[in-house]
Amino acid sequence: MTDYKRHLITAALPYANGPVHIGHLAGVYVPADIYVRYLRMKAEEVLFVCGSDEHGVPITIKAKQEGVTPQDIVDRYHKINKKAFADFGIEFDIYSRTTSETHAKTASDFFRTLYDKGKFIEKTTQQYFDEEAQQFLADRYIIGTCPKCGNDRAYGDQCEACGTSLNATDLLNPKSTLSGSTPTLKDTKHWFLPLDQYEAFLKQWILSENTHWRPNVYGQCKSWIDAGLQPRAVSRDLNWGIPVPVEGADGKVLYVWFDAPIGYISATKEFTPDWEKYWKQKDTRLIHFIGKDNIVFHCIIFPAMLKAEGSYILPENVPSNEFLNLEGEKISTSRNWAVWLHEYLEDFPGKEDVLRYVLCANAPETKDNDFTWKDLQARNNNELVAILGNFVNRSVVLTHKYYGGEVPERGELTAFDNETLNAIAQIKASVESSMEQFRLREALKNAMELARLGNKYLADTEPWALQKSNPERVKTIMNISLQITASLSTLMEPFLPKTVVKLREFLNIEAIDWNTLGNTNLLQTGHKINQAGLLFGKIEDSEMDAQLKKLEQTKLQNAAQQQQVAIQKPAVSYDDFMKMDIRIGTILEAEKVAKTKKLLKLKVDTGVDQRTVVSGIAEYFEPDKIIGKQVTLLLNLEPRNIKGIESKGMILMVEDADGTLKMIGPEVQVKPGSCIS
Ligand code: B3M
Ligand code: ZN
Repeated sequence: MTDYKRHLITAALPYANGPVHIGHLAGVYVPADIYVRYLRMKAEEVLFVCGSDEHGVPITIKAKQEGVTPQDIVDRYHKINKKAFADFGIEFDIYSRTTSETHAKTASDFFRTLYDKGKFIEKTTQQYFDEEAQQFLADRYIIGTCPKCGNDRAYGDQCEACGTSLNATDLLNPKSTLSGSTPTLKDTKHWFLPLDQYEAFLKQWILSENTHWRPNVYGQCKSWIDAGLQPRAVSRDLNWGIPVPVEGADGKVLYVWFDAPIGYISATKEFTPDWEKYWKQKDTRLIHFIGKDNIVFHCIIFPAMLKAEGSYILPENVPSNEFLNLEGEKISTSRNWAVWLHEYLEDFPGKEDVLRYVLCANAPETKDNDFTWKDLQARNNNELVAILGNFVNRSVVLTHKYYGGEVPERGELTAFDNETLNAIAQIKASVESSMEQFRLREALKNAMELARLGNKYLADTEPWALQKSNPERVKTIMNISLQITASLSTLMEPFLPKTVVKLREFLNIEAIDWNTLGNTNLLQTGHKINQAGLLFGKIEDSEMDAQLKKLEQTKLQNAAQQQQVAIQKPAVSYDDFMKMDIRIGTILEAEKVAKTKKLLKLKVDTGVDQRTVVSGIAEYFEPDKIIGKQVTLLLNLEPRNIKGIESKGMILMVEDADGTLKMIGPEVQVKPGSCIS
């Protein structure tokens, strides 16, 4: 690290199509802010940039749903998110946006440079076109039947029922969501970055030179590279984005993942005319904080773009976190399964640092982690209140009680006193070592050790029991406790920036810089401290219950909404309904389909025959527990080949409010083959 003169720290640009939630904070912004604060405290030169990612298809879809323009959407969420970050003490030097003029020019020029250097290849591909709407359709604008699981509401890029990623042309029975019509395939020309040509460079740079990257990041890159890199399209047929700056590219814009990372450069430009020193000088250390779904873009594609351009530096590290779940389930914006920052602030005003603390202590650094309200309560009550708050409070309160708020003089030190004071520098060193390896939860744990130590010191020395018999000794003890308290006001700053401001008010001191930490005489004898207020308040069970109730409500709402979706299906004629042959069958055999998570192969007695049906229910039923069960069957569904097995018909299931599947059978046993009508 010592060879670097400055640090350029970027945090992923959140899409401005919704508010940020705890998953974003835990994955990217809290770690980035902790690290930046740490560097700043060490008097390093740092620039911390972020902003809204305001292009891309999801924003246009959201706008359409609400009947407003994409610009309205991004204006709204840019403002909301900028405020949310500020509220939680995430202090960017600049929070820009990719709809800014500077960015349009920067991204456009970047494209043009690569274009002029002949770094792109042009390819004509076929893309779905909506004749009614007269436009090409982004994959997300096409809906159809998933070839894997039969879900009839799969999107052109992914089936959300079975998680398979798809190409729009994989969908059976594709429909445009713009007009409802069946789209046609039409030729379209696009520009591609031939990643295959960067394979040797990436291999050398990542696999040999960046072995210090986190294993999850390194591993993901390695598997991309090992699988062989393909040319990637960097343009799209869309009317929202930065126009492709090339003749004959009407109706085409830069692919959002081409312009978004350039947003870091644009933001730097907006911050300072001297931006090139951050991007083009080798003594700048560039670090990208991102979430794991962004790894390929930051470690492979963007570096290949920078390399192609030729005058930029490459990231020194890309500390990417895994995902944070909420109460055991994946956070989902569309299902409203999240803790939104503005809602948290309404419910827990003044407790921003509590959330920062919990998200760091439980950060998904090496694997996905779970956020639970019980854990938040426990960490608040047992750690912040009982350890940190308690120690600080006792130090300050006793100083007022015994000495009217003046720091007492230190007498002769015992071995234990010395040991305790020396621990400050040791803990500082351990926090630094963790920080420098981007192990921020470990850094926080190490920092909390000092508060633990302070508590232990007071508990072991018991000043309150000695005040009568040995007041001189008590002065020493309290002096040492206050030195620890002052050290905590620095050590905790990267993690708990609002709390340390309060703490310094109690101590009546200015910020202490990081390098002074370890000095055991931060507070001079005779220095007057202020009265202590409360650093942290206890969180009650009832508050957590209210949050859990809110989540329960969300589940119910989601279930109700799903039902509404069903009701919104267009009317069918009686004749159409009668075309369906729905009957009761009995399950004779059941086994898991090898190498799948969801599929069971069933043999069903349908009354007319014994047939094979493949059903996506393996997550909800044990094969041997469903033998003999009677189920409802759509008999005359066209046979389909699923994983090499011919499946004839479909078992009908009901989805419960919690998303689990239940079978629908007759109230009493009936003869297999009995018709439902
Ligand atoms: N907006 C994706 C995301 O928010 C994307 C990041 C861009 S960083 C250049 O996950
Ligand atoms: Zn599917």
